[in-house]
Amino acid sequence: MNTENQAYAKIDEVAAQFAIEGRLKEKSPYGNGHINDTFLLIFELSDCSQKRYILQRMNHSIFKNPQQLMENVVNVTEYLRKIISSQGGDPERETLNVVKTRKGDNYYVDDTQNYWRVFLFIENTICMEQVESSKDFYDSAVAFGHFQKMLAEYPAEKLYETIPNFHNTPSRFQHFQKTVQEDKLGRAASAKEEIEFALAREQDTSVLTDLLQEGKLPLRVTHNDTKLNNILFDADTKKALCIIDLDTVMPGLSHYDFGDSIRFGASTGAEDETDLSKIELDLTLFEAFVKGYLEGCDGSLTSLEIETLPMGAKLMTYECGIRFLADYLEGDIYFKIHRDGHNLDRARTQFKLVADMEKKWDEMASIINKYK
Ligand code: ADP
Ligand code: GN1
Ligand code: MG
Repeated sequence: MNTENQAYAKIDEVAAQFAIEGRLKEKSPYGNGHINDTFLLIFELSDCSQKRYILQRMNHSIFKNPQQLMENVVNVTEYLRKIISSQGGDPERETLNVVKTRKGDNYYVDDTQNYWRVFLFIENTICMEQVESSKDFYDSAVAFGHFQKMLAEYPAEKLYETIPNFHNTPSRFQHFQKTVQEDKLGRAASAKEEIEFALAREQDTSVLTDLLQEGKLPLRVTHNDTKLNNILFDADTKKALCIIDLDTVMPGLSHYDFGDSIRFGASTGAEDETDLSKIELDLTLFEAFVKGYLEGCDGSLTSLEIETLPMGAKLMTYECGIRFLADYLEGDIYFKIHRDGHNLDRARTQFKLVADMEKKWDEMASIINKYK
C-alpha cells in the first residue's frame, strides 16, 4: 500500500475521533495540493441532510511540529474571524474553521503517529489551477493584499516558524548546491542545463534578505504559499472568498506573497507543463495582480517594498525552481509527484519563467511605477 492508500484506509477510524454529527457516508481524495493528503468527507445527519468536511493527514515529515502548526492555524483563524465578523462578513466561509476532536483537541494523532485535522468544507466555491481571466487574478490579488492588511497588527512573535527559513533563498541555494554536489541518485547529468541556469544566478539570491537584514524592508505576517489553488472563489459571485492552506503563515516579506502568486498565476502555462514554448510571464496578468495587491494592501507597503516587488516575483519563481530541482536530485522526497521526472518538469517551467522575467524586467518595473 502506498502512503495515500494507507491514509485512505484509516479514514473511518480517524473521522470518528472528531466532533462531527451524523454518519460518515462518503470519502474521497480531494484537491491538488503537493504536501498534505486531503480528503472530502460527506456525513449524513438523522434528517437525511448532508454536511461536508475536509480531512487532512498533515505531512509531518515536512512540518516537524504539527502541534505548533495547528496552534498557529487556530490562533490566526480566530483572529481573522473577529475581523471578518466586524466587517459584516461570514466567518464560516471567509476563513478556515477547524473542527475539534471529541476530546477538544485541534488535531488527532493515530496509532501510527500520523497527524490529522478537519476543516468545515467551504461550499459553493471554485478552486482554480490556472487563471481563467485577468479579473479573477485581480480579485485574488486584492484578497491576498487584504489578508496581509488584516494581519498587519497580528503579534508576529506569537507565530511559530512552521518551516524554518522557508523563503530564505540563500539557504535554499546552499541546500540546492549540496544536492548537486552529492548527486545521490546520479540524476544530475539529466538536468545539466537547469543546474547551470540555477548556479549562474547565485548573486540574486540574497537581494531581498540583505535588504531585510539592513532594516530597509519590514518583516510582516505573510501567507508564504499564495498560489492560486490556495484561494477559494465564490461560485455565484465569482469573487475571491477564502484564503486557505494556512500552514506557512509566518513572519516574512510581502515579496513572498506577491512573488509566489505571480510565479503560479501569471504564467501562461501550468506549473508542470512539458511544452516550454507555452510558458511565459503574461504582463497583462502581472499588471492585474500589481493593481489588485496594492489596492488590497491599502497603502500599507513602503516605497522600497513596492519598487522591489519584481525581485519578489523573480526570486520566488527561481527559489521554487531550485526546490523542485533539488527534490528531483534527492529522489522526489518532498513534493508529491504523479509521473517520472515530474519535479524536473516543474523546475524547467520555473526557470523558463525566470528567463522570461529577465527579458521583461523593464516592462515589469514600469508597471510597478504606474501603480506605486
Ligand atoms: P496542500 O497543503 O496539500 O496544498 P491544501 O490545504 O491547500 O493542501 O488543500 C488542498 C486542496 O483542498 C485545496 O487546493 C482546495 O481545493 C481543497 N480545500 C482545502 N480546504 C478546503 C475547505 N475548507 N473547503 C473546500 N475546499 C478545501
Ligand atoms: C507546495 O502545499 P501547496 O501544494 O499549496 C509548497 C509551496 C510551493 C508549492 C509549489 C509547504 O504548496 O512552497 O511553492 O507547493 N508548500 C510547502 O506548487 O512546501
Ligand atoms: Mg495548497
